[in-house]
Amino acid sequence: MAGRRVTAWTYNGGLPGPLIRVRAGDRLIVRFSNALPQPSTVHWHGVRVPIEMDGVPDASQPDVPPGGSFTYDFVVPDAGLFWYHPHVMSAAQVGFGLYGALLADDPADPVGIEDDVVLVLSDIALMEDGSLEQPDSGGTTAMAFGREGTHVLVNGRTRPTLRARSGAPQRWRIVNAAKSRYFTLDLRGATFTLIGGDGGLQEAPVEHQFLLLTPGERADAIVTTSAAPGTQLTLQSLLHNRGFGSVEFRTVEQLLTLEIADLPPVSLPPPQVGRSIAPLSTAGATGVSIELTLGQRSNGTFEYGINGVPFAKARPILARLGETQIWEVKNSTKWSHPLHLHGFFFQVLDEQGAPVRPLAWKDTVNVPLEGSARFVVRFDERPGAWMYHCHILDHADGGLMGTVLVGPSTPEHVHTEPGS
Ligand SMILES: [Cu+2]
Repeated sequence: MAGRRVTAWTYNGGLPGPLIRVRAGDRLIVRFSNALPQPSTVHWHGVRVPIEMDGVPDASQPDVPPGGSFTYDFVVPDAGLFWYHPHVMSAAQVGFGLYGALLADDPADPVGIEDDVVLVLSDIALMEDGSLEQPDSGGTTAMAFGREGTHVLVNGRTRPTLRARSGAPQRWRIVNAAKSRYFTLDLRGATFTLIGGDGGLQEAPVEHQFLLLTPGERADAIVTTSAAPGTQLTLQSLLHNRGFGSVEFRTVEQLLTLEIADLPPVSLPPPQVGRSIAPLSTAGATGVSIELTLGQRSNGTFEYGINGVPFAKARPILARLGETQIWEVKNSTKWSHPLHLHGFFFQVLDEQGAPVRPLAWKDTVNVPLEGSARFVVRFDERPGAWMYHCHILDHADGGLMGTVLVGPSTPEHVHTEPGS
């Protein structure tokens, strides 16, 4: 592929799109004009926007036709790494290159590491001649797996070089913007001190040898290497079993080269960063049970669904404004699904129903193949029709998507389960 010119779909001509950097509390105004041959929108993944700014056709706004425009105008309430991408034909449009990071700095940031990098992980699917692979290649069988790109990218590049100084902590804010691929980060010679994730800093740091990032998830990690000056380390992504095909037909990917500067090592201990987070009370919470399913139509094609019902035919989950819900998500399929909820952060619960420590705000959680996940969420504000879906975008487009209708408390607003 070297030397081939590839036509991608981009925001402002860059892949990824521009890093939008704000301070938490800032008002952000983005004028979006659509020069694509298809309708599109911009969804602000993880940002607690009003429903009108969420970028979902019908639920939020009409889609923006070719030649059309739309102004996004909202306050970014929380500090953290977020990202933006279309919510129309998402597998195709994200896969073609439409994604970018939105970093909201905390004006009172306690981390204090100036060597601060944003890493946008993704991939792109190219044919031998350098053209973009058709997003429906391989039919619904490929959809059932979730099509991955042929080339892994870090900030739009193949195996870029990042420089660090031996002994000096470096802050990595990472987003997995790939349409299907899971990344299991491994930097032999260094560990990851995870200090936060989807919704900003977590309760306490945790040391990890590997970092798993499913599509849509973010990590805020401190990386300190003691490698000798002048040497190099390789950040790689290990195999992860997210279902049939993901181990058999995949290889370890080399993501970037970490070049250790030819400077005397320093000895700076990583800062002990924490954040006080209150566990969401589950007293009086409503239970919601959903099952992620894969079905086959009479013509043999595959279709994902929630409780056996694909998105196009599904009824919403209902929530009263201020209601707390505990979601039990079962996965009866042979592939894992990173489930993303729009508009609200949740806390993941363990098997006993207690919030996983250290406490952290999440908007995307992995539901392992033939496994389950549980979380507690409070729909405390911002009524609207909010999406939840698998962030393997082929799966979402293939039916693995639903809506939570958050509305004011009325007698007829009775809680129901989704389904037909
Ligand atoms: Cu999925």
